[in-house]
Amino acid sequence: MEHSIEYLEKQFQDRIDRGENIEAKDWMPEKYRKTHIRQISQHAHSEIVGMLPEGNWITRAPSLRRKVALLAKVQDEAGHGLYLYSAAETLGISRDELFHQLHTGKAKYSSIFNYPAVTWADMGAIGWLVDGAAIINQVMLTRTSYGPYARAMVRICKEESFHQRQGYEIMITLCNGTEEQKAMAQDALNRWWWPSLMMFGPTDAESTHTEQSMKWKIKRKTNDELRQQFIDITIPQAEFLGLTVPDPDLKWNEERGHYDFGEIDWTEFWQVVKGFGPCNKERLKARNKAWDNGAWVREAALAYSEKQSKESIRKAV
Ligand code: BYC
Repeated sequence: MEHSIEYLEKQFQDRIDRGENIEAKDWMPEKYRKTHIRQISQHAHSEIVGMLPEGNWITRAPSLRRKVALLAKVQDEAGHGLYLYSAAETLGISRDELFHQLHTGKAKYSSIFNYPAVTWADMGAIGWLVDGAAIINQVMLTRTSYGPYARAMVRICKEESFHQRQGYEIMITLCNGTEEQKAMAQDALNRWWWPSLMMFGPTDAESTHTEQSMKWKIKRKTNDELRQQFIDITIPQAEFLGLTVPDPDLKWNEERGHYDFGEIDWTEFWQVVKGFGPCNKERLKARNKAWDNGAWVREAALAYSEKQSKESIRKAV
């Protein structure tokens, strides 16, 4: 029996409301599919582009131990990108198309990766703040309604907590070091604080997708709720380091049971999102170059797989 779209949508919403996961072969509204392709692919691209600011420091890490940890972290990010591209592919888009969208600048990725990593302390600040923000956002996504995305997030979150500790430990070491090292840590916090808050996206009032995404349990918390959660967790960590968060309006609000904080520079945020941040062009150029340089690997892999399938046909006849 053929069902109307309204009937199917109602059944779908009932499943979401009962807390069921939606799987790749289940019926889903076209907008749910598209929203997921958009969000998962933006997330995958963020992991891949996110390797660039840190990759730049692997050869300059101050000790073998730091180099090994940073290398492992960057490799994890490549792995996260791959899980996420696979999750996006279950929704009917090809990996080639996803890469094409990234390389032509059509696809978005997190604004945070368009800022430069200029000192070793930035490796500390990125791990502490950027991975810290990513965890807050991603723990929520382990319970997102689309099964393949939720399952990918469980693995990713386990690795993200190692990344956050790796960064915070760098900050602790710098803050217990010489005055110059502590000043480097403070400078990195000054530069990464506000861009980290921007990672959670526009305010709820300005967010185009939050309302529908909350109904479909793609998101379990809003952008503002997650941003507040991040601030409340991070301020005591900054105090422990003896660093000052660069926000004169930051203060504990006893009544709300949360920190109040100053106004984010939304003009800067939208500039970066629209492609005009400090490193947008450099990041796209690096990804395109890596894609072009890897062409021979893809061609060789395809040629090998064609040879294998011809062999298996020959053996079968
Ligand atoms: N940067 O309606 P909204 C990581 C866009 S961490 C750029 O609120 P939504 C990592 C948004 O796409 C980072 N664009 O959107 C860590 C939308 O534009 P479109 C990756 C942004 O989707 C360390 C428009 O603004 N994490 O991976 O409901 C090392 C309106 O926004 C940003 C994820 O991607 C931004 N910051 O909520 C390496 C987590 N914020 O698409 C790697 C998954 C918003 O309509 N994503 N926009 O053209 C999410 O949870 C949600 O997509 C967001 C935004 C909370 C980010």
